[in-house]
Amino acid sequence: MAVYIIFFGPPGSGKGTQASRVAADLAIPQISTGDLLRSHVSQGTALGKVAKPIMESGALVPDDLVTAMLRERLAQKDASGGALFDGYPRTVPQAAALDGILAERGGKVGAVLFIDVPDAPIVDRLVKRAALEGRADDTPETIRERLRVYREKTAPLADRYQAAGVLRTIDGFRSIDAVAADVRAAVEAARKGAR
Ligand code: B4P
Repeated sequence: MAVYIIFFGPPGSGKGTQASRVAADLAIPQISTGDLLRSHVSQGTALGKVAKPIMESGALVPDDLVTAMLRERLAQKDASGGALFDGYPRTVPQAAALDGILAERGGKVGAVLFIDVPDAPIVDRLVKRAALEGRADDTPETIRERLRVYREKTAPLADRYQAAGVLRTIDGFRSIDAVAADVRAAVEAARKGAR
């Protein structure tokens, strides 16, 4: 059976970093809505033109646009055995939409890996990434706004997944390798559960 795993946590917690490592090991695609949106922005598509100023402000792109983009990505052949969701869902309506999309495919969320990191190291990490990658939304003001939006709109999803019995909390304030070991163990447990 296909396995669907959500990487969940504040901006800069290591969702993308960890999901890309596991995706490489398991041949399950990493679907990062942030990367998909940045690709629309760089290609100058209609969606990219709407998303650009929103992302640069630290706000969330409207649910219907992000969900349509995710649905299209999930329909691609490489996702037939499952997917690692990195940065989606980020709101209650997105979580409800994802449940519906997965149900249409005969699947459900197998695990939600909550990568837990306090605010101070997050700001440090993202300021460092700004120096390396020059992402337009890694300025100190935008990072603060993204953390605020995370607390208001995204953090409440933890309760939903806790109630569903799929939330796994991982201490993300450790080395990338130490976090990755716990992530791999949780992903393996979810894959066994899906068999
Ligand atoms: P994202 O691209 O998802 O950006 P992010 O939250 O910063 O996470 P990312 O995965 O990039 O960072 P990571 O923690 O791996 O979203 C960007 C924007 O797109 C959003 O603000 C929003 O506007 C829009 N968007 C995306 N999805 C959306 C949705 N579903 N709905 C609406 N809008 C949406 O890594 C951060 C840094 O930390 C890296 O430099 C990494 O090297 C470092 N790092 C990671 N782990 C570490 C560790 N253990 N120790 C030290 N450093 C570490």
